[in-house]
Amino acid sequence: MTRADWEKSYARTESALRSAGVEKTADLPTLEEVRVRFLGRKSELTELLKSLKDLSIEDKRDLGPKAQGLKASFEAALEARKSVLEESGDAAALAADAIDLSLPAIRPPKGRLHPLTTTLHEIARIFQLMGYSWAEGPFVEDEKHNFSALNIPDDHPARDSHDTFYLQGLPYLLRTHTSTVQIRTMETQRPPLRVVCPGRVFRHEQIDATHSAVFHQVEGLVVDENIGLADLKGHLQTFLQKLLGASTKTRFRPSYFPFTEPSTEVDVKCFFCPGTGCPSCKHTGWIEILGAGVVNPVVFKAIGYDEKKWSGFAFGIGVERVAMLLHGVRDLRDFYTNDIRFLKQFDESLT
Ligand code: 2U9
Repeated sequence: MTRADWEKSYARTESALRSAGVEKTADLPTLEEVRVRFLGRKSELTELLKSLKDLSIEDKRDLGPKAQGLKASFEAALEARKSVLEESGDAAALAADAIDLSLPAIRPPKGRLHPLTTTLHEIARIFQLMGYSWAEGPFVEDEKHNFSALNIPDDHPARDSHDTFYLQGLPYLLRTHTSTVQIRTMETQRPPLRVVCPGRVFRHEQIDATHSAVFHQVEGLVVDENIGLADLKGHLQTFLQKLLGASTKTRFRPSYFPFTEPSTEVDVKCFFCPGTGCPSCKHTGWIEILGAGVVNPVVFKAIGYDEKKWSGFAFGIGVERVAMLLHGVRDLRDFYTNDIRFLKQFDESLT
């Protein structure tokens, strides 16, 4: 190749590079195409550089730097354009992603405690204010803690599998009341004691608007010296007035439980009618709300408490029943079907 031929090629290449329009390339992929077209292995510029080898030593020395200079300035132009495109690309991405920090946040939907939980808390909280501590125990129990220790005889109907869920082939059952927790408390603590035992209980029941096989109770126990019916009445009256209002009137009716003697059922004056009778009080003017009694000394004796020194009272209250009364719920099953429209109606303030 002659020097003149080479210089012609050079001029052609230089003009091609100039007309490639690196400075006007629209985006990075197009810029890459231009780079490959002019710097690739078979490109005009590469061929021009390769053809230097066909020139004389002097021409090479003379023209080599010129060719390298052309390549370098083209590469510099590519690099400069690349920086510009990258920067404007970043800016565009940032603009597209822009967050307006002054906008209010999107709040996640806020849950709330279930009305049975708030009712259970409210009952237990009142007793806690009266000096009771909170105790819990297992759902799966043995017959001793659920029946025998409570003076419930072997032939009592509650022990029947029609009334109680037994674990198949095992000497265990699902507790039918939380009295099991009072028994466990007495097994591990010495008197005096004041304890509430809130929790879930299980009875083999036909389910309807007022009966559920799974429900909740808050039971309580006080053991001390010289505790009697007057203490029971005072505590339960105080509790009911805190739960339902200071003007709440109570009535204590005689009843029977194997674990208390004497036993009583506690009614409150109907707060739906002026005592004249309505469907809520079954036309009696009174609403049954609690069961209670002075602890039968045989229960203390069986647990190893000195029944001559210690006496006490116990009570039980159904959480579902209280929640139905407080919120005017007619069907207990509404508490368990998890219909969000039902659950949304309950005030969050009761916790
Ligand atoms: C011990 C001694 C005595 C707990 C008691 C009741 C009366 C009672 C019912 C209320 C509504 C159950 O949820 S309900 O259906 N409870 O009537 N419970 S006395 O007596 C005890 C407990 C433990 C050691």
